[in-house]
Amino acid sequence: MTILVTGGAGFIGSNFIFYELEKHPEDRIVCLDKLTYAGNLSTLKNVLDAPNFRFVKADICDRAAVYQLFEEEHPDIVVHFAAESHVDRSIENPGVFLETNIMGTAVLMDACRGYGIKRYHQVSTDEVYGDLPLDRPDLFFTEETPIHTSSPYSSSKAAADLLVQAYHRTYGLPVSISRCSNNYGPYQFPEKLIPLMIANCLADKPLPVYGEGINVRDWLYVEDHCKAIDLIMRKGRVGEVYNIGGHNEMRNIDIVKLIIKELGKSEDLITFVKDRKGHDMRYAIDPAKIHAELGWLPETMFAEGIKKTIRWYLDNKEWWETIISGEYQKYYQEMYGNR
Ligand code: NAD
Ligand code: TDX
Repeated sequence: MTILVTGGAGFIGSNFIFYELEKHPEDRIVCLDKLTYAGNLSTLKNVLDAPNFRFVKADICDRAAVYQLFEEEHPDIVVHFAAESHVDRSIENPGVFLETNIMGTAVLMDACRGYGIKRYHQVSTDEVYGDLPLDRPDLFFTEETPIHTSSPYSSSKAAADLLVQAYHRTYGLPVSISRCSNNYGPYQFPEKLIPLMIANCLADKPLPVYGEGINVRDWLYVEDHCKAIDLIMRKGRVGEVYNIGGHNEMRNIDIVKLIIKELGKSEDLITFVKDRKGHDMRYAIDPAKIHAELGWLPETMFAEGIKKTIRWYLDNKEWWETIISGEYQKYYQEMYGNR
């Protein structure tokens, strides 16, 4: 089979490519990625020369380029990771989120309709369900929870999900959708909470915690997410949504303190800064459906996963130091300079 992976030079997409090449060496992987600030070809350096791997630099919004790739490769499965993915950036500049996350998804699905595919899988997020109150620990997001978004990012992802469902109903496109909780692990861009805190901690820089740090996220090790997507795209039911999460809720402040402890630094580095606009309070996934239908369960517990992740950032300083030395400095100054 030929599997087209969009956004494979980013955090989750690259981890997914490594997983697929290892688990299904009989399949061919084609990666389409625009290499935005969040995409790094260096991440894929160990697989670039593999005989069953091809990298193509292109924008999912570029219809001609996408159609040409489909003409050349005739993919059996399309797994769509490519997106603008950072909430804070979407608050500053929503336009590119609408363009890539909504229009790009439409272009990709049009190509799928035109060329015929066995499965189109949309990688979505739990953020499309909005947030849950802190004082109702009994509530979780199920696949039936209404879409109710907070940020331009989550709204663009929700719009894409609705479009995917429309293409299924209207054109019979064989789709599936997964909505996962917060991922962590190797190759995550250091603008996101965990890698940002690790990088700042190592440089003895202030650790900017938004608001009071009491917002709760439900963390999943990236490889567990990749395993879930692999199961859904091969065995999941067409037209269905599957939530993915490992029941691992933590407050931001507790994550930051844990990283400080692991790195042997001082809690004096913690700096409470102005809260994110529209900041979601709590995310919590009920993964009962994917467990019951596909037998998926998370395998890496947080205590082990966070240690592995910190170790990876210590062992791969060159990867993230290169990233944070360039254009990212400007972003950091704009985002945190006067916060
Ligand atoms: P990321 O920002 O690390 O990577 C995104 C990748 O998409 C980059 O390689 C980038 O170059 C590429 N890309 C962006 N715009 C493109 C375009 N127009 N054309 C082609 N390629 C383009 O993101 P991530 O954290 O790996 O997230 C991947 C997907 O998973 C996203 O769809 C995101 O919404 C979803 N998701 C992420 C999380 C999380 O915790 N990170 C959780 C649930 C769902
Ligand atoms: O400097 C920071 N300080 C801080 O307190 C940053 C970057 C974040 N935070 C807080 C905001 C959130 O409550 O930490 C929490 C996690 O923030 P992010 O890493 O930006 O993730 P989040 O906003 O939860 O969204 C993530 O999960 C769902 C991904 O970025 C999305 O792509 C995914 O869909």
